[in-house]
Amino acid sequence: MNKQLSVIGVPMDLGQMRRGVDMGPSAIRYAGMVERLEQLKYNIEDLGDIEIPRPKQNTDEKQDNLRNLNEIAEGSRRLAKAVDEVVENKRFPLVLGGDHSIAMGTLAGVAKHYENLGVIWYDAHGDLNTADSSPSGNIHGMPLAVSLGVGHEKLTSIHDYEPKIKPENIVIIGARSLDEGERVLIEEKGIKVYTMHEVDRMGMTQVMEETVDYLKDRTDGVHLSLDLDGLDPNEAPGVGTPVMGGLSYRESHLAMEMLHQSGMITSAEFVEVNPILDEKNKTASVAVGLMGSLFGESLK
Ligand code: 6HN
Ligand code: MN
Ligand code: MN
Ligand code: MN
Repeated sequence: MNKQLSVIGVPMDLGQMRRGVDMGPSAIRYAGMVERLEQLKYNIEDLGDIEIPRPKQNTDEKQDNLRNLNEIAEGSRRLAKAVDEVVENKRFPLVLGGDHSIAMGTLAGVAKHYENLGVIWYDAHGDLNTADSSPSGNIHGMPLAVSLGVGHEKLTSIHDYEPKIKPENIVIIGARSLDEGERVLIEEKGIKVYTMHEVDRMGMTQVMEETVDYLKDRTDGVHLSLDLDGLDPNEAPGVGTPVMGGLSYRESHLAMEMLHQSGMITSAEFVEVNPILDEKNKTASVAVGLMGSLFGESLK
């Protein structure tokens, strides 16, 4: 794994309705991220936080079922630029959210550098909605669709190219809350999904073996987009859209270790940590624990 890490915080809360997720980057840093990774002999450069524009109108208003469209597009452009530069400098971008809408910007910055970027979407949700299919108008439910080039032009065109990724290079893990339109897109595009049902039946070991195998030959880099609500709300309570019956900390820890062993991860983001909804910074600590495993902790 690339030992040169650049951390970028994204205090974004406009992609959904619960305030507080903009403090996610601080909560994760406060939970000891830098110290944890420095112990693993990484060189860490913290680039600080991207500035996110504040919305002019009331955030409750959802124009065209795309709440805060312009501000999110602008924030994503800034993030894409910063991430692009990190990859350009041959460093590993580690992005801290913020709600999951930030993945549009992260992927825009990363995917430019790869012919076939793989994406592991670790999440209770598919985040494959469009304005037409979204039940909420919340853009954090849309970034994976947007990255495929499906959605509003202001979002799909971020960083001036599209699509960012191909459907056959995506693996979704932990899904248990998919909207109707998302199921259609999954079917139509042939996206690989391991729902909680599959994780229960096969076990995380086989899910990760298959995932690594599947992505190994077809990709030249793999981005991990880890939404903390992929974990069970008992273990990661500080998230805005919790769904019962999620992945355990141990399963997730194992998944991260196996990804470390694969050596295939070239960028990562940890999103949806909301310290206001959390219990004593538990969810941020889980995020840092998982980073420890992803970056090779137990294997030393
Ligand atoms: N996330 N599918 C729901 C929606 O509003 O589109 C929930 C999305 C959650 C998004 O957790 O990143
Ligand atoms: Mn998500
Ligand atoms: Mn989610
Ligand atoms: Mn272990």
